[in-house]
Amino acid sequence: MEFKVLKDILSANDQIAEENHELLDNNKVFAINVMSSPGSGKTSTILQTIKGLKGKVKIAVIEGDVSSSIDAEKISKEGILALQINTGGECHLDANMLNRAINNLPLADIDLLFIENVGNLICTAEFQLGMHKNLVISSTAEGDDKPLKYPLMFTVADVVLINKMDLSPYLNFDANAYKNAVKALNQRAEIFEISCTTGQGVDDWLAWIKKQMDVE
Ligand SMILES: Nc1nc2c(ncn2[C@@H]2O[C@H](COP(=O)(O)OP(=O)(O)O)[C@@H](O)[C@H]2O)c(=O)[nH]1
Ligand SMILES: [Mg+2]
Repeated sequence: MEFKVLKDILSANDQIAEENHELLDNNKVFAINVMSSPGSGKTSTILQTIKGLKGKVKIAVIEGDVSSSIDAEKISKEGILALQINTGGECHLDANMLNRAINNLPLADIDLLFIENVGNLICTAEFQLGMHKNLVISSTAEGDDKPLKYPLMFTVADVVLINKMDLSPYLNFDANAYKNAVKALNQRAEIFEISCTTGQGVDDWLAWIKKQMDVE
C-alpha cells in the first residue's frame, strides 16, 4: 500500500516535470539541477560558474532550502536573479515547487538556470524536476565512498564534480576509487575534479556547460 501511494505521488510529479521541461524548452532555457550533501559546494560552484560565464550567458538561480534565504542573498549580491524556495521541512524540491517558481521567472531573459536543490544525497534524487541535466557534487572532505552508499544519486547524475581538491593533500580521498564507483553505476556521467577556492579545474567544468549550451 505504502509503495503504491509513493508510486502515485511520483507519477503525478513526473507529469509536472514534463510540463516544466516543455516550458523551459519553449523559452530556450537550459536548466541544471544541482544536488549534493550540505556543504559540498553547490553555492560555491554556482558562484564560480556565474563568474566564468558573466557577459556570455544570462543566468538565474532557484535556491531550494528547508529554511532561510542565505544562498539566494549570496547569488543576488553578484547581480544575478535568485529566487528562494523554502520547502518548510521537505528534504527535496519537487516538480510542482519548480513549476510555480519557473512561472515566476522572466524566462525569455534567461539562458541558463541553476536549481540548487536541498542538501542531501537521498530524496532529492527520487524526484524528477524536468530540468535538462543533473549535476552531482561531492567534496574530498566527505570521503570517496559516497557513490557506493548513495547509488541512486550517482545513477541519475549527468555530470559529477569532485570539489575541494585543494584539501586532498590533507585527506585520504581516493579519486580513482571514487571514479570507478561512479562508472560502475553510470557510464554516461562525465567527472571533473575542481576547487572552488583555488579555481583548479573550473575551466574544464565551464567548457562542459558551454558545450551543452553550444556557446563559445
Ligand atoms: N577548501 C575549500 N573549501 C570550499 C571549496 N568549495 C566550497 N568551500 C567551502 O565549503 C563551505 C560550503 O560551501 P557551499 O558552497 O556553501 O556548499 P553547499 O552547502 O553545497 O551550497 C563554504 O564554507 C565554502 O567556502 C573548495 O573548493 N575548497
Ligand atoms: Mg548552498
